[in-house]
Amino acid sequence: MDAKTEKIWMDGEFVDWDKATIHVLTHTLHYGWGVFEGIRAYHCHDGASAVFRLKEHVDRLFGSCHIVDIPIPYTKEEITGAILETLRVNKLKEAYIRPIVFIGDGEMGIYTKEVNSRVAIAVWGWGAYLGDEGLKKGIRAKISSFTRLHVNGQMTKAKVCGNYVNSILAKREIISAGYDEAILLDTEGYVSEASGENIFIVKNGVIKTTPLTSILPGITRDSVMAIAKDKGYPLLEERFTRDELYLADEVFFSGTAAEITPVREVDNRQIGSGFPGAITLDIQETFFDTVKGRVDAYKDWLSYV
Ligand code: PPE
Repeated sequence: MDAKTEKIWMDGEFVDWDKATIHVLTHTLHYGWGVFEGIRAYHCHDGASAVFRLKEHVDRLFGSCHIVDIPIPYTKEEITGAILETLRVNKLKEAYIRPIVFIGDGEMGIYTKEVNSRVAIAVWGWGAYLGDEGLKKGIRAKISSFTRLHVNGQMTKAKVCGNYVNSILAKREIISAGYDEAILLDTEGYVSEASGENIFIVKNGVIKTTPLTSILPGITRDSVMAIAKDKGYPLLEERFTRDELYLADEVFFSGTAAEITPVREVDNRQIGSGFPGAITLDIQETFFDTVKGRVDAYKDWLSYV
């Protein structure tokens, strides 16, 4: 996080950053039953500011609430407007945007009859998630000993606060072992996703990404798939194994925070040449051109602030 900003939107009003606090008996703090989003706004080439795929992020936020049965006391239009307004009020051209729907204080206990849903939206400057050098040269990943969530244990298609304990365990494990990012396998042993990114591999010119089964349906993943198809690269949504990952010519991650980050090593095995591959670089370049408004074909992915 670069620096605190001025205002946070909380339950329909702007409050000062330092005053955006909650009670210690906030239900979500105890049980993790809340959902959030991660969105980015970019400073475009023409000086404007635009939010990338805002509609899809707001849809996913409401979908997450629906999956875990949290009522959200606003319409999609209201949340969309509030996100744009939060950027304007804070005078930020480029920002990471974090809306969260959580259950406020009231009753404790797993079951609460009254569900006191609250919504907050914070924005702040957030640079390259896996480092500037990682974006350019690629990062070193390791398969975590922690398995990705079972599809009938926690709901992976919802961006649920509590789901992130799994990501945190994996990430802390591999950081302490000296790597940059954790890759998790699903409960059947196939590659699932990284702690906060979806994963792509390239072999003999064919791109593969894991099917939606046990992963968060990434909006960056969806954008990469659209870009890859438009460029004519063959693309499969198909599960793959750990050794297929080792043998890939290229590996990269996609995510709002991580953007398109090449992976140059997995479990101490060099991937391809050990440098970001040609297809990865091609997609990465188009992705950054797209978010900055340079690609007419994808202009409808941008919501101008
Ligand atoms: N998988 C997981 C588990 C995940 O958390 C993310 C986003 C993705 C895939 C990619 O989804 P998308 O952003 O829609 O392309 N991770 C968010 C949280 C990062 C954090 O540390 O917080 C993000 O990138 O905003």
